[in-house]
Amino acid sequence: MSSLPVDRTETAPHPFRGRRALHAWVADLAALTQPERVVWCDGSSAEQDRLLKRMVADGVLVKLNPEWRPNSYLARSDPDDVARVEDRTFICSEDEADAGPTNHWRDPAVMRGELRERFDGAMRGRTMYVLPFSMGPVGGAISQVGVQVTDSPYVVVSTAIMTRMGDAALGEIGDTAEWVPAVHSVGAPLAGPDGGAVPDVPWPSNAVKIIAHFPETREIWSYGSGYGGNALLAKKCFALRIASVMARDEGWLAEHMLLVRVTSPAGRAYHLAAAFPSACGKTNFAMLQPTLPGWRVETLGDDIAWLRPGPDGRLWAMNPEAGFFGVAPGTSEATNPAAMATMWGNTIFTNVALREDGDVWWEGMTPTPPAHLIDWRGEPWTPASGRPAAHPNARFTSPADQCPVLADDWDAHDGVPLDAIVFGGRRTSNVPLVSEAADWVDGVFTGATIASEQTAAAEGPVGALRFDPFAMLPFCGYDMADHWQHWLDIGERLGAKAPRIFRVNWFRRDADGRFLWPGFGDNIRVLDWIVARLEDEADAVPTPIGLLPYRHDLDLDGLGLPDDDVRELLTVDATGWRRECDQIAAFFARFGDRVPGSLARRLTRLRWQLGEYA
Ligand code: GTP
Ligand code: SPV
Ligand code: MN
Repeated sequence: MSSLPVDRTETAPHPFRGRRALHAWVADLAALTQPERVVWCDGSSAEQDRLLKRMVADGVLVKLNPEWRPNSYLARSDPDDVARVEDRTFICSEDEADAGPTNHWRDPAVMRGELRERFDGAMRGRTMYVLPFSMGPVGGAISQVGVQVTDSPYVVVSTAIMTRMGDAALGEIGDTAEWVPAVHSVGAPLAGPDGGAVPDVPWPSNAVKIIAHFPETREIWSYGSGYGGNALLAKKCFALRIASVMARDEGWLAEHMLLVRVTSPAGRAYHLAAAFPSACGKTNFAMLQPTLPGWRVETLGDDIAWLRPGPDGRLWAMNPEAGFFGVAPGTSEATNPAAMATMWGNTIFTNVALREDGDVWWEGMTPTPPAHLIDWRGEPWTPASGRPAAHPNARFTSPADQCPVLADDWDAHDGVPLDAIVFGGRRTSNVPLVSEAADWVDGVFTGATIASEQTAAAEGPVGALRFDPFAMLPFCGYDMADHWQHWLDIGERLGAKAPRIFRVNWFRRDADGRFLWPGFGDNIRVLDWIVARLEDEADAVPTPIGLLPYRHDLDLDGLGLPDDDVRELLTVDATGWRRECDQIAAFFARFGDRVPGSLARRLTRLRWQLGEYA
């Protein structure tokens, strides 16, 4: 059974250990992909400068006006390569059942055969870069090392921002240390099999895309895309899909969560990790600028957190990344001033619009759009054009240490002890503004049943409601139901020292589609209640779906929210929830008997209680 811990010393010797294996692997890949040259990246700023200059000269990047945006660049992707491709993302476990019903599975032997064919000569005429990187501080107790090979210089300069990349990470490998191999090609060789030249384009990619993961051997192979999570393999492929499998086997958790420290006016500090699906507000929450006086939120991470039970019996959390790959549209001085400050310079923008003065723009950045822009496809644009100037999944890539509200200890080797875990999603109806889970099992049930409207972060129907358990639907490297059991097991281990679990929803709308909750900096009012609960200073209303705030315990001063809206935000609609339970039951049914019994029983109990609920 897959959820049993694997003693990795017992299994066949891991082939991806130490420097000698690394050199052999690189040599094999070079023989297979036939690049013109192989370059080992040291991660220095001189190397980064050299690459950026060459990419500008080659027309791969546009240099932005340094007066506004020093050392910053714009990349325009191929219009068919703009987001993660979930349909083309595969978990290639030996046993199909281990991938679970929500992942696309491929037989590992068949996939290896297909990859061999695709990668054969795939880098002809290009440079193969070798990128050693550390997830987490180099040498940190819970850090991991990986090595990505790529033929995309855009991936090199992005990985240099997003991870601790270069010589220090390479030094960690030494004679014996394990490293995760990650192979990437955009799948656009500059020479045909007959040797004939093929002209290059600014954003090479292939119509065929394959993002493959081999959980047993901890390998990643990605072909055909140069964008985001498809190509920056340290991020979703390693730090979530492969790391979630390592975490299952070793007793920790790799999660799609932001990480913050919240300090109350009384000076008491709490650490929160929060899981929200893609483009549902993690970066905004991570850099929240409180509108209530005396509160402080410091950023530790905005997308991924690794959680481990510590020697003190508490759950400790660490952000394995070193940069932000944040959604640009909707980000402004009003919604996220810290993010705006973070991208002051040293930033790579992808698929945003270009202003006439050489700076960037996207929908929502300013209330009034500029009169003339070059849109994300490189075409002239005016407000009358009738199409967005920036792609909805346009992103900025900035170093974390440029964030003005970054916590001083964000790269502490041991991470921080967690006080609370928050689950959220984009829900127009049903899910109240905030509630607390009655206990750990209820909390796991809450995480397992997150549903959210799909966003532009992945290709597919934007707005469609889908279950996204733990915000990990596209990122769990094994059966999602086993992931729930793993959470239950961790909770048993933590016992009374487990963090408390909450659910929030900033996205309730009225019949006219207007948001009922102001959101952004005003979300501190919800954190205020969460902290009051942690301090045992607020009572809560028990309901079938969790503990809800009393209205008088929520600080809504100065918001001018109509009473009806507040009531709507804080009531449980039993009819709506009975319907939701039917959907949860159908979703659970997909996992068959792998659904933990305690979660199935919670659903039964919830339905019964909703039947009784007025
Ligand atoms: P990934 O990087 O894709 O994992 O996503 P993320 O969760 O970090 O996404 P991000 O924070 O960039 O989400 C951005 C979107 O959420 C934008 O459309 C924001 O306008 C919206 N958003 C964030 N916070 C709030 C809020 O409090 N209220 C409302 N209504 N929208 C919000
Ligand atoms: C997400 O989609 O959750 C992201 C962006 O954080 S990407 O790295 O492209 O997956
Ligand atoms: Mn994400």
